[in-house]
Amino acid sequence: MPIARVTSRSILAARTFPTTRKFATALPVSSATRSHKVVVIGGGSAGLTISHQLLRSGRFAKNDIAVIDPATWHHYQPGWTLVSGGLKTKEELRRPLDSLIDQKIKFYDSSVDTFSPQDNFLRLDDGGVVDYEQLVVAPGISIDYGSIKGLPEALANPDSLVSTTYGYHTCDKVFHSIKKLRQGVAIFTQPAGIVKCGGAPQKIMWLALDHWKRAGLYDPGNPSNSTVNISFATGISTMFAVPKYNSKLEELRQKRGVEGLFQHDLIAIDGNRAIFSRPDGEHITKQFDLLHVVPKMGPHAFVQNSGLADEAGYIDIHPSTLRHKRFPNIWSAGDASNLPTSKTAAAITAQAPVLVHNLLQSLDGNETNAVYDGYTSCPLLTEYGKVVLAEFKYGGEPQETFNTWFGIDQTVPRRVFYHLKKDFFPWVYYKYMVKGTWGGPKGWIK
Ligand code: UQ1
Repeated sequence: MPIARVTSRSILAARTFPTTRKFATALPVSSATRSHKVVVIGGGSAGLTISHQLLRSGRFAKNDIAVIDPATWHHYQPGWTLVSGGLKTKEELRRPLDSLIDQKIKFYDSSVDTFSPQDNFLRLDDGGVVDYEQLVVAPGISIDYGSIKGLPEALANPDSLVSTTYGYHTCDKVFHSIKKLRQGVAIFTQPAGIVKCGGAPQKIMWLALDHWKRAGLYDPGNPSNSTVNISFATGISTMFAVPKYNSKLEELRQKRGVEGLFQHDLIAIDGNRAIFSRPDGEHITKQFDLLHVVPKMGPHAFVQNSGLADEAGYIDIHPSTLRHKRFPNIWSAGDASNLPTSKTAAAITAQAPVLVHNLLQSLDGNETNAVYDGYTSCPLLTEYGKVVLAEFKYGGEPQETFNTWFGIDQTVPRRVFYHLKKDFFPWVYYKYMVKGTWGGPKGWIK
């Protein structure tokens, strides 16, 4: 789940900028070309993990590797659901981005403006030109708040109980809203289409349900007579894309009296009314007192216009080697890539070593023989103190670490998984993963 955002600038600039390398090096001194062996776009989970794993290979000297990202802060986004449940503060989950980048790596605090993949250089928004031998594109995904009419206004209104866990500014409004609701209808949405961390929309709901239950406002055994009513309105037709975990989550939904509004895609908010679109184009309006929204998401414009994207706008790489389908010196991982798996930080733990191995192999002219199997994971909070640890690979096939080692069925909500999610993962992330020494289910990397 990449964490940084690299903004794109004018596409017009791309058209007017010279595309030959000769031309680029002849630019004025203020825009002098800087050359690196590997340039990594993005200082999020993928960008930091990959650049530090590359550095730790011992193959690179100072400034051989560069990271480009305009962000000031790096956020541990998997923790935002915990903030939304009142379990952590958003401030404790962030670090200044520059403090996470090794001194031997050159950090460009800029946005990428344009790509020139035929000529191996990038143009930055400050006019600078950066040359590379190998390029890693990992700037994450963009959240389109404007995709739902009325959402930006509703989020900005401190009196509304409309919030989203998918942003630093709003992830704490979620818990304030949950606490403020004393009665009425609570709706939790999930859009049709790609989102990062597909489980987050319902994690928030399960925590909220538990909160209202403990406050005496919700009785799962008698939902229709409860002070609070809860609906999960999702653009897709199930609770979760992987059948094994879907069965469990659907069972929980029914057992806990949550109304399932499937194939309901939120398109607008008008006061206390939420308007949903159905697959047949019909619009359905629901009144709400609390609304947790998950906006639609999509590739950053500069990724879409990079000349490296597939039709959907994501970087077009081979699903097993992570190498670009047309440019052999370009690689991608994380949310910006078109890997057909769920976009999570856990997925990065498996993608990064494969990308790094294959990139180093290709530098030596060797075969790119490491294979990514699509591993991803979603620790699903199902109540305070319990987590279902969904882990799966391509094809939605479960690949459960603790089932393999200890025979523990990970569809059962467990306290030990809750502590992994709440305490262990945030700790291992900043202490080891972004430094290039954590391999997820494979443990520590030497
Ligand atoms: C993981 O390594 C990780 O990052 C630190 C997560 O947090 C974002 C995870 O959610 C998961 C599942 C992993 C994978 C590690 C193990 C031990 C299953």
